[in-house]
Amino acid sequence: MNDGNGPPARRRSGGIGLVAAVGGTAVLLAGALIAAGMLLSSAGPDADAGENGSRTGLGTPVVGAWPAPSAQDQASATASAPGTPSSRSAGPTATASPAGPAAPAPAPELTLADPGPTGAPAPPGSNGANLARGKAVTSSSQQGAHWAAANAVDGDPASRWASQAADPQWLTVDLGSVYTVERVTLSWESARATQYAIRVSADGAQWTVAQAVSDSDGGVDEVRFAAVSARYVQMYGTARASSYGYSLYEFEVR
Ligand SMILES: [Ca+2]
Repeated sequence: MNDGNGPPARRRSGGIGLVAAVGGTAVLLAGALIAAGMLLSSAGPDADAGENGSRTGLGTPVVGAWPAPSAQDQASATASAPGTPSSRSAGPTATASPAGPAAPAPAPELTLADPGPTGAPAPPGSNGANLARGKAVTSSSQQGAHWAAANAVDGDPASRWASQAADPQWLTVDLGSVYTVERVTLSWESARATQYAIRVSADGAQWTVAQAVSDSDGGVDEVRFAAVSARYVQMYGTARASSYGYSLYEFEVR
């Protein structure tokens, strides 16, 4: 960089000195040279060189207008120009890729439940508490306002959710964050499923069947399955025991 900038700067200041020393008689010569230089630079094949050369050439007369120094300027400019963008573009990719894997670092407190299947520490378990109690809940339908989905997670054994009489129907609890879960308890009303699946999801969009149940006899079903990380837990009913819908007094997750 220093080597490249040196020679053109010296040459330009030399040109100014020459013009100043010779005085008025040099003006005509300078004018002719400027005109010639502008012709050369404007006629030059590369437009960038012409722009740079003429701008510096007008400020410092005579020599700066010649193509030779402007070509050097351009060479040093184009040499430094690609260097900056390429180092800039290398920066983000270099910093972005390490930021990705480093980001997910949740507290590794309760790894007892499930240390094996993935390398990441398992999310906290329920410690026996009903994780669904009072959480946000949605359903495919409800029989009416009296049978809202929230009734299945209110802890009241008398209140219940009831769906409309069709297949399939579902009830989904959002646990609020990701937990390690391994058990769901369903307290059925007489309007119940014979076939359903307990499905789990991290985002409420992509579902995995934790356990399929094909022969439920109603009452209280305690469904156990391999410990899994989930934020959303769902009863997905596909067959009913009667002409009524699906109805749950309580839906508990542990
Ligand atoms: Ca209830």
